[in-house]
Amino acid sequence: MLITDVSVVVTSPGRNFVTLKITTSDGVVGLGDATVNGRELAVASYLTDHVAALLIGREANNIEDTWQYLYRGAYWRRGPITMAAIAAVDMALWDIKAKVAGLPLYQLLGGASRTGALAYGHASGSDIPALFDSIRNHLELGYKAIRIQTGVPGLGQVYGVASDQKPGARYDYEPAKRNVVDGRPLPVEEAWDTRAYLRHVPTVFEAVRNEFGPELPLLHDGHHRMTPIQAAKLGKSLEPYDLFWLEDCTPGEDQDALRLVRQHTTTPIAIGEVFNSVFDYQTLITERLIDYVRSAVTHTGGVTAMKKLLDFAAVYGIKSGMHGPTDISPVGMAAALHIDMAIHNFGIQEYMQHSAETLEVFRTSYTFTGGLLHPGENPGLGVDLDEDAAATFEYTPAYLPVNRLQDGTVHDW
Ligand code: CS2
Ligand code: MG
Repeated sequence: MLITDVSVVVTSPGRNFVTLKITTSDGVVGLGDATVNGRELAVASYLTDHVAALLIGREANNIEDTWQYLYRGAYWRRGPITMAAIAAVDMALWDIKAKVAGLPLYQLLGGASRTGALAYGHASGSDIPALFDSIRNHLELGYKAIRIQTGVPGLGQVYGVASDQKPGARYDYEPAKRNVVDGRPLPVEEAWDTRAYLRHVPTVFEAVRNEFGPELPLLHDGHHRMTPIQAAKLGKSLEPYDLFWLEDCTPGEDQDALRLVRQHTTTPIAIGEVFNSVFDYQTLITERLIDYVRSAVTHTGGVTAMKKLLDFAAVYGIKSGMHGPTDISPVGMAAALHIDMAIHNFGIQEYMQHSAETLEVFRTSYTFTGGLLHPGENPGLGVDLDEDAAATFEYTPAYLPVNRLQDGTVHDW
């Protein structure tokens, strides 16, 4: 079964997505997610200009060989653009293999290890009463684990805090923003103050535990904004509130930073949504400096690479907590869910829920019931792309915000 056609679909149903479509000589179609938020066209070009021609005529069944060919063969290894492109090819080939087998992908990865994947949702509020409303909404939606983020007194808009708190609203509030200045798309700029944030966060967790009790698993995302000693201090001050995890407390490229955090706190640590290779985790895993691997299948080289990364983590007792914001397309989300079902060291799955527009373009078979996600039983990944619907949503440049301190210094993400 040879690869006969490769095409890239860029669409923007509410936000931008890049999807790879591979067709075989048997007429089987596989889909892969190649979305890198704010840098979408770079991956689209990488696939169209440098990968598509290499795939034509290759054996679609040889997934490992194709992965190594694109990774080792390219000379320029790793990086978010290359690894998202490889991920899309890898996902599409697994989709094809599972469709040909007539099985949902998780069956090819070893079958079900659980009835569903525990999901966490994103509650947020500009202040504590608004956060409580948002937590209640999420509990009504069925979530059994919740990430909490709030505004910080003295700061304006804080990333990760939704402005729309209406019950039942989809919390699609971490998109890259469409902001045009003098005809040019530019990132929005937000003010940041880490000391104000560090003073505020423990008071939020205290209020939430008092209101909602000790059992609800609570998570928090620091978006890489603390120094190691600040992160250590936050982890320590949050210990009484028994977090499920503290995510991305320090900048992602500094693995040694987490050694210092680990020395000072027993709050569980998660990191990795900006990583793109197992090598980004080498120190973190072998020295047991983290508790959860946060990578997305889309940004880590696909199902093949993610499965190996999680097997490596399993040796050290480290669990999965795969990235699942709305900039991971439904195709990437489905790939995560099949792995979640099959691996033994599953921890939790992030689930933000895509907008109705997105789900009009991507027809999914995964379900969310009783707090658990399930990929469904359709052969393959279980996602179909409606190309006619996709064509009605034109690509629009959009960027994540840039943070500046009060004196104007650009701050870490
Ligand atoms: C966030 C993401 O889901 C998360 O944990 O950190 O929404 C992240 O901000 C986006 O994926 C950036 O593209
Ligand atoms: Mg995050």
